[in-house]
Amino acid sequence: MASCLTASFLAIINLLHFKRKPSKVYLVDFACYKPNDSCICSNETMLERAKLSGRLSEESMKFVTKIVDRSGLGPKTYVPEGLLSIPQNLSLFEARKETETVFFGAIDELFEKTRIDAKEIGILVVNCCVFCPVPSLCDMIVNRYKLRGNILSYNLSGMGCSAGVLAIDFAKRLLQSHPNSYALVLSTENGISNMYWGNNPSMLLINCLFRMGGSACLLSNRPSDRHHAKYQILHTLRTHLGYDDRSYNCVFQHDDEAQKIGVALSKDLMNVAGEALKAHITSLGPLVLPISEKLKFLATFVGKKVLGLKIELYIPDFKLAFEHFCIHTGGRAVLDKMQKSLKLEDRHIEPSRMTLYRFGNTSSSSVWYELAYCEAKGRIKKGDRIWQLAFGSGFKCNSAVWVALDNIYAASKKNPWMDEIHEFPVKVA
Ligand SMILES: *[C@@H]1O[C@H](CO)[C@@H](O)[C@H](O)[C@H]1NC(C)=O
Ligand SMILES: *[C@@H]1O[C@H](CO)[C@@H](O)[C@H](O)[C@H]1NC(C)=O
Ligand SMILES: *[C@@H]1O[C@H](CO)[C@@H](O)[C@H](O)[C@H]1NC(C)=O
Ligand SMILES: *[C@@H]1O[C@H](CO)[C@@H](O)[C@H](O)[C@H]1NC(C)=O
Ligand SMILES: CC(=O)N[C@H]1CO[C@H](CO)[C@@H](O)[C@@H]1O
Repeated sequence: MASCLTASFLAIINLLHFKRKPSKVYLVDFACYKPNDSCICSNETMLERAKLSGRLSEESMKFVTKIVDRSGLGPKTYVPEGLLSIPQNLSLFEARKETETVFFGAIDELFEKTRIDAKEIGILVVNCCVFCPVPSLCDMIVNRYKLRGNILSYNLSGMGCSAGVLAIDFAKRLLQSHPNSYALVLSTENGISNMYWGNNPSMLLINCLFRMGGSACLLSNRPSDRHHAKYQILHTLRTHLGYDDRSYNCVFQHDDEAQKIGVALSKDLMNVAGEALKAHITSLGPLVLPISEKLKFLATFVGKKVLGLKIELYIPDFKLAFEHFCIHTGGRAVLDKMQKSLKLEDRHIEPSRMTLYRFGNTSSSSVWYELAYCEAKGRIKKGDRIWQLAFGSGFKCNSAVWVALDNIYAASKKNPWMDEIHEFPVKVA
C-alpha cells in the first residue's frame, strides 16, 4: 500500500514537473549492413539446407516447414555463407567471419557517411548475444580500425534482442560523463552460433526467424555536431522483469535431451511480453505523453492500485507522443500483439512488418533497419519523434526516444532499402 502511494505520488510529481532537461546526445548517423546477394536464403533454400544437414528428424522438418510458412519472412532474407555452403561450415572461423563481414560493412558505410576520423572515437560499445569469442568483438573492431589506445570499450553479451537499445542507453550515460566525445555503438547477432541442430520444437523456432544483420551508430555530445546530426536522444528507458521467474525463464539457452545447445522460447512468451510492455509504458508514459493522456492513465492507476477497484489500467494513446514506431521484429506474433496492445494502425507497424519480411528477425539491430525504412520512405520530418521499442531475454523491455533534427531526404545517403523501397509495403500473406 505504502509503495502504491509513493508510486502515485511520484506520478503526480512527474505530472507537475513534466519538463525534464533533455540530455544533449546526438545520433550523427547510422548504418545497417545489407549482405551480398549470395547470402539470400528463401524458405525453400532454408528447408533444403536443414534437410541436407541430416540433423533434424522428420517430425522436426514438418514443424519447421509449418513455422517457416507462417513466419512473415519474405523470400530474400540473408544467412551467413557458412550456413549456405554444402556441407555447412559451422566453424568458429566462419562464425567470426560472419560477424566481421557485418560489422566491417556497417562501419565502413558509417565512416563514409559521417567522414569521422576513427581516432576521434573515445567510446566503443558492442552488443552480440550468443557469440563472444576471445579476443572480444570490441577488440576485433579496435584492431581493424586502429582505434586509439585509451578507448573505453565494452562488449555486452548474453543480453538478448533488447540490447541494441540498451547499448544506446549505456553509451548515452558514458557520454554524459565524458564531454566532447564520440561513441560508436554496434549491434548484431551471430547466425552460425545461434542455430540449433536438435529436435526440440521450442528451440527450433529461432532457426526459422533469425537472420543475418547488424548496425553501427555514431553518437556524439559535441555541441558542434548539433548542426549536422540526424537525431537527438530525448529519453532512454529500461525495464527489467528478471525478478519474476516466469519472465526470467521465457527465453532461455540450455542443452536439450541430446546435449545440443539452443535457445528455447516458452509458450509464455507472448504473455510475458505483454506484461513487460505494460510495466514499461507505465514508466515511459509520464515522460512522453501529453497531459490529457497522463490524467486518464493516472485516474485508472489510482482507481486500480490505490482504491483497489477491479478496472483495467488505461493504455494511453502513444500515437499522440510519437510520429514513428520502430518495434523489434521478434516475429509476426509479437508484432500482432504489440500492434493490438498499443492500438497502432497498420501504417505505424509497417516499418516493423516490412523489416521482418525483408531482413527477418535480426535481433538487436532490427530497430535500426526499421528507422532506415522510415527514412527511405522520406517520412522523417524535422521535429518528428521516434520510438524504438525492443524486448528480449531477461526479460527486458527497453526504449529509446529520438527527435529528428532536420528533414531527412530519402535518397541522399546510403541505406539498406535504397534500391527497392518503391516495392514496399508489400502485402504479407
Ligand atoms: C557477392 O556475391 C557474388 C555472387 O553472387 C560474388 O561473385 C561476389 O564475390 C560476392 N562479393 C562479396 C564481397 O562477397
Ligand atoms: C515458400 O514461400 C513461397 C512464397 O514466397 C510460397 O509460395 C511457398 O509455398 C513457400 N514454401 C514453403 C515450403 O513454405
Ligand atoms: C570451414 O571453413 C574453414 C575456413 O574456410 C576451413 O578451414 C574448414 O576446413 C572448413 N570446414 C569444413 C568442415 O568445411
Ligand atoms: C529473434 O532472434 C533472436 C536471436 O536469435 C532470438 O533470441 C529471439 O528469441 C527471436 N525472437 C523470436 C520472437 O523468435
Ligand atoms: C561484459 C561482457 O559481456 N564481457 C565479455 C566480453 O567478451 C569476452 C570475450 O568475448 C567475454 O568472455 C566476456 O564475458
